Amino acid sequence: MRQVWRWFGPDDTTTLPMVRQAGAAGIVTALHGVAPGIVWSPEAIAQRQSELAAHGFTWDVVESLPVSEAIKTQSGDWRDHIDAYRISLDNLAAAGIQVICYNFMPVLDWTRTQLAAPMPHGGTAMNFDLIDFAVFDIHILKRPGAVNDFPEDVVEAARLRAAEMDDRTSNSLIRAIGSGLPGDQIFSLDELLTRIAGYDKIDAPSLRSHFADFLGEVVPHAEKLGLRLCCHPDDPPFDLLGLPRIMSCEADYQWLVDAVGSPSNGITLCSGALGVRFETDLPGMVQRLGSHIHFVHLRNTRRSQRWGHQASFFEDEHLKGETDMPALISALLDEQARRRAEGRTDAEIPMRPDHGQDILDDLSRGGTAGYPAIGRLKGLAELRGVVHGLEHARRTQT
Ligand SMILES: [Mn+2]
Repeated sequence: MRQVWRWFGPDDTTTLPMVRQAGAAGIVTALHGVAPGIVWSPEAIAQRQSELAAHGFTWDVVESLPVSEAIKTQSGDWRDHIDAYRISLDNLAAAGIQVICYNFMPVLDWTRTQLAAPMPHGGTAMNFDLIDFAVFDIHILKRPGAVNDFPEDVVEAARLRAAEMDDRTSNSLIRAIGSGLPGDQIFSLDELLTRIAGYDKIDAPSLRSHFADFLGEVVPHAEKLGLRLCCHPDDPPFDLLGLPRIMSCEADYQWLVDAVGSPSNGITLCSGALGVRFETDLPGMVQRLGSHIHFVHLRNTRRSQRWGHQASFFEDEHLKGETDMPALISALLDEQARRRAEGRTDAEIPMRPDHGQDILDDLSRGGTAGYPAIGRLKGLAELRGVVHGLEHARRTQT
């Protein structure tokens, strides 16, 4: 696997020389300042590439070329936004960038209730607590009907917790959930309610049909350009805020690859997001859908409590948690071997350590939540160790 690293641009507190010391080979980044629906210009793409080249890096993967809310809801300027998406793909292809990650989550990009939950080792990790989330949804946001979207015992536990919650705790809860809103935008609670209301008439089947329309418009274009689009799963992989989520499990990905049959219509396999679902079988998913995987995020989670598909969980160390990481990596090495045997030019799959716990100097460095320098360096080093060990065993077995 090609070891890549997510970098958020010149303001990232993890600098490119630090990424080089971590041993990553390539960079995953985006033009974070450009709003969804706006074309990524050749000049802006070239500038980002030259920032990377100055430190000996290439731009391996775009994460993300965002799909606008207008496209997801098929409202307003959505057709113009589709045109802009295609032009951005033209410009990325012309710059030699082939792998494009995106997601199709309504309103939120990802959701946690704590950005720095203390771990027993003294570091911190991101945490999602369904009861805290219910406190936010029912008692802080006061979303109409929220009470119907949680199990009864969660509603009751949230009622008790909300009664005891001081302002400091509730403000940090709002801040943690707000961090998962797309881009740098800070939404007010009223604005969040307005955005959620934009989905009042959109259920899972209609969101899926909007997604199919999007794929029908962009995938053939991407195929002509030789690009590989890859959809990231919902994080966490279950409905939140009454919004439909349609990329949460293997069946959703089977739907995706069947929706438009094309090598350009692929998967971002994120073990952290998908691994929260108790029924997820990641090595099996690689065996069944591996040929469509264009990008891999390796991260581990541990559930503390489960209610059906929903769960409270925290981001564990890369080789701890509930995903059997060596089994998953072994399946990915098998997939790469299959591709090599087929003569595929994309046999080496880009992989990045997804998130990391804040440890050592991370605790004072600041930066994007979930993306500390040392926590990810440790994760990447551990994953690299697994890859080397498995590759050695394969060489000596044959
Ligand atoms: Mn991910």
